[in-house]
Amino acid sequence: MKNKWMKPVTFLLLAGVVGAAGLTVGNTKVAHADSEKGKLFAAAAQVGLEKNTYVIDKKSADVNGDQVEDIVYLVGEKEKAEDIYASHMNLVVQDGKSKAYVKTNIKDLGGYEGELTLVDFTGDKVADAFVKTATGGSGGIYNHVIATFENNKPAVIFGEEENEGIRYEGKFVDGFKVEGKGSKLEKPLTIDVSANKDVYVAAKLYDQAGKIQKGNEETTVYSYPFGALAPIDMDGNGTFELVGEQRIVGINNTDTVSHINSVWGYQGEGKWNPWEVEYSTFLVKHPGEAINTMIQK
Ligand SMILES: [Ca+2]
Ligand SMILES: [Ca+2]
Repeated sequence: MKNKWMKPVTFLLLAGVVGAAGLTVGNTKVAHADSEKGKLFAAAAQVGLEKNTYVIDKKSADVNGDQVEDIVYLVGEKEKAEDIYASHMNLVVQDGKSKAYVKTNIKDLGGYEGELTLVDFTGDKVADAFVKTATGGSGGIYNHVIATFENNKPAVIFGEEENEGIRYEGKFVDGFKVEGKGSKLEKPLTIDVSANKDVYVAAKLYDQAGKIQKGNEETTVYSYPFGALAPIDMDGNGTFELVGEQRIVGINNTDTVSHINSVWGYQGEGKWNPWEVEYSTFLVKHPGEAINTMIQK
């Protein structure tokens, strides 16, 4: 993930990013009880992948649309089998009928605890592949990719750009407020950040009366890509939507000024539309012991 998402950190928790291996989710079958998971990917040379390509996750479902179950591998490069970070991740499908392999051409997907889910997002009743992997960065961001394999032609329909969700950019203005705009939103969005007054006054962003202090007028406030995104069939018709959460971040990485929650449905031709977008306003925001010390409360 690009460094533009990495605001300076004062203190931080890497909660849940590198914990124990995640549980298997999704309603797809796990073939042969994970016997290949964590092992070198046997077909790596055959599909033109590096020798040190490992199986990160594996699931079975018909993904090419011929009604015969296929095997989908999430693979990635690791230096050692026990490494928890994998780089150059890709999806490889073994056609259940012909046994031939096809793979996606994802260039630089990397992360921790990669996880594969096979459900239909496109509405053709054929499963698509959803990949989730933690970036491990201090922003708490996850990478997500969705690929389809209709007629054994891999296509990525959700990638880095889509993973930015609602792209919000704004700045602090007088009166403990943030003013800005978000992509896909018709109206400007103003966020009340007065719950964080003590910290901002201590940080000399504002004075007690809520006036922006000189030199801070251009402090930007912006959204991070999804910190969580999950396939959920919102209307129960068998086609899955994406339900995501993002943070809008202020003076630094830990200064969450709002959360954006959104629901996205696939509209065809690589386009996703938000069905619902909402944002939160903090009413109380305990600044934490580190900042309490800083402002001598
Ligand atoms: Ca098939
Ligand atoms: Ca589909």
